[in-house]
Amino acid sequence: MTRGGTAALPPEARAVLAGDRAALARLITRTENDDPTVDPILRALYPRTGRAAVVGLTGPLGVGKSSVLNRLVGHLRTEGVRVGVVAVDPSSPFSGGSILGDRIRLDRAAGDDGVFFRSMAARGHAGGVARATREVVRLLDAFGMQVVFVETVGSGQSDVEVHSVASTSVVIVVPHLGDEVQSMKAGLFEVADVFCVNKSDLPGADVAARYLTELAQLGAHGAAWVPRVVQTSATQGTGLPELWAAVRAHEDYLDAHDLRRSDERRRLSLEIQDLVRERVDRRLSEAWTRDPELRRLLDEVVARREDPHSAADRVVRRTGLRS
Ligand SMILES: Nc1nc2c(ncn2[C@@H]2O[C@H](COP(=O)(O)OP(=O)(O)O)[C@@H](O)[C@H]2O)c(=O)[nH]1
Ligand SMILES: [Mg+2]
Repeated sequence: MTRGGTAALPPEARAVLAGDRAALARLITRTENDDPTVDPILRALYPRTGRAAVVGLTGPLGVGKSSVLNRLVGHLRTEGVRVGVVAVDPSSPFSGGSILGDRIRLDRAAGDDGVFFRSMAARGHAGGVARATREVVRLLDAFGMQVVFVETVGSGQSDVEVHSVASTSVVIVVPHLGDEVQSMKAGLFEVADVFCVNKSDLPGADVAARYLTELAQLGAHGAAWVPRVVQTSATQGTGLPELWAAVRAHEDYLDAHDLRRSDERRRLSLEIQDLVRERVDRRLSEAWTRDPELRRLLDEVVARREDPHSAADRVVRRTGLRS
């Protein structure tokens, strides 16, 4: 096979690379459903990924993440940028369903071939939302989207850590910052490359932006990148070019300081460790339920003829978890 050729790829992978939206949608669904038959396709596509800028939008529920995103996508489309969006919906505690409003607004761009939106339910993934999200981002990347946005609630309601997928993380807040800061995890502030004070049509936005600017300077500890602070109003459509400029500035900073590769290396290292943990876990629970020798070993521990630590060492050796 010639390098870069597609003849040897699974047909579904070829379809995605050829820009087949229906094929992309089906693959995303299979990925979301933890369909194991999708694995070889994702593996085949991996070398074709890594080109898109992945931008995370995070912040508490209701600050306007979806609204900002919708505007931002509109802005990028006027510049001809091909955009993918993965919205990780927080599930309603009552129905378990996704929040309807997001879908309606995000569906507005449905007629545009340069945009692909996907809402993901935040619950019900055996392999975890973070893993499914990563793979869906890769599918959009392979499909040729130049920018992929990931919207996620960053207050412990979602297990997607936005900085584990994104090259630039935007943290969105609203003018009544006092409460937000209280309810936000401190970690959210640490991951911010850009702060966006949305709802700047409401009173208090300037104060909030000033406060965040000070916080960002303090937190930067003289680092080369000081998180930018921008104000937007998604309802009035203001500040979106400035928000995008701040994201671009961070992306440029990554390139200028040769950080893109090292950041990605760190993310991939964590991803591989997660995947290994998952495999070890699966192998262990399979062995635990199937292997009669392990039940006998447990009997020995119960009878005090063996201690739990020695038993664990034996299990590790027996199950081949250590070579
Ligand atoms: N006043 C005002 N309201 C906004 C703005 N952006 C979003 N909203 C409203 O805030 C609510 C939550 O918006 P949404 O985008 O769903 O927030 P998300 O949960 O963070 O995705 C909706 O009622 C929006 O209409 C804004 O810039 N100004
Ligand atoms: Mg939303």
